[in-house]
Amino acid sequence: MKRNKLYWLIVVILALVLAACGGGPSGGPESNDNEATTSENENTSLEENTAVENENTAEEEEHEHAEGEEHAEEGEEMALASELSVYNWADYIDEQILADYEEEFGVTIIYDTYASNEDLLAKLQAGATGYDVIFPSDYMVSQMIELDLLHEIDTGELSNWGNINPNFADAPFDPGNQHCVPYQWGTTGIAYRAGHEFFEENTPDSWGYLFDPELLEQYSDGGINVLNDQRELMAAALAYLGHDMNSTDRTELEEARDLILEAKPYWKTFNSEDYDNSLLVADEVVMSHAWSGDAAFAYWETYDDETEDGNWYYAIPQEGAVKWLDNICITASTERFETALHFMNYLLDAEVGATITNYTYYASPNKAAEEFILEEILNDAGIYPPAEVEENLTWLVEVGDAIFIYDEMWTAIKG
Ligand code: N2P
Repeated sequence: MKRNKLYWLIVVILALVLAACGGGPSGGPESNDNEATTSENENTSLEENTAVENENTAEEEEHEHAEGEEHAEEGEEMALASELSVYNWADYIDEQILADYEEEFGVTIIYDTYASNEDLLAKLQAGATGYDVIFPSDYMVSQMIELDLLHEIDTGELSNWGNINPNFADAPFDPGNQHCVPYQWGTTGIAYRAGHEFFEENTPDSWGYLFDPELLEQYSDGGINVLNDQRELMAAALAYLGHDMNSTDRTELEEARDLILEAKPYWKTFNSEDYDNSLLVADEVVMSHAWSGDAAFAYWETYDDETEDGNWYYAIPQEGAVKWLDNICITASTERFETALHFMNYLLDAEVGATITNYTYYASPNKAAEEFILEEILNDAGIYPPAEVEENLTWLVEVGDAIFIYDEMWTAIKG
């Protein structure tokens, strides 16, 4: 247990302040309805967008004739393919956006989802060539660039590129955004059941709540879920042990594996795909290793107007936690590059960006989208962490050959 009295005092004061402000530790919109809709793309603030739309009207008409491959007709600036294959994290877009795009541009989107960066990589490495647009996280972008799995892009060709907050551009994992553009960002922490006897008295603000058997014994009969994600789970264990969350040291990684194996009997599920709904909202667990947006989703799904509170709170452990940035990238194997780029640009539209965040509850790197994002989301410290919390967050980075040690540890963990 890594706690001290002063720390607890701060936690209690913070909780009282939050309660006085009338919000739960995790805020968000009252429902998953989208207030900022995109289908008409009205009121778009950038003149550039209007120009693109005008071009697209021509494309749309042209599109009636498109079959299979992209084709360019004389005088047309961009031709679109009849289909586009999009492979995204589970539950990570308002599918109305896909329907709107299909309707507006006559491109049929073949949509499929994955549970983790490693699943995405495995799929591409197994030779899957059908996918055009994918959404890897930071460290996985570097891995994929090295493996030649990503197509180069020129952000100068994206009329909506200027919508992106410069803080999220030119990241070390993809200097100059030569391959990808930012999609959504968030943190990884612990979601816990408000009102549960144990958590009434104890805020799980340490990774120890996920790993320390002495603690686990007190509430694990209510069910505990962890993310089915090797870098995330190893990072949490490494942080608890006081090691670098990007450690490449075999001894440290083995220590992390052992910590996980000791805690594993207390865990009910490894789920990172639909745990927010199937486990948190459904009250199948009382605590979960969780991504910020999923915790916020559970909070608002269980929000009660009478008590003005939801059932799920979110804590970022004091030992530090992961912050991540997921990206929109185009596969090297695409045969529909122009269409993929067009779709990428569409996702960077301010209103589309807001619709994504208003649905996922993850933070948007799209600055221009902010005026369309629900206030409750923008003001939620669990989604947009305050500076003092952000200081304690770390990006995962590519670990080079140590990835083989991670794979080995993961096999032992899941075995
Ligand atoms: C949401 C997926 C979040 C992605 N279901 C975390 N990088």
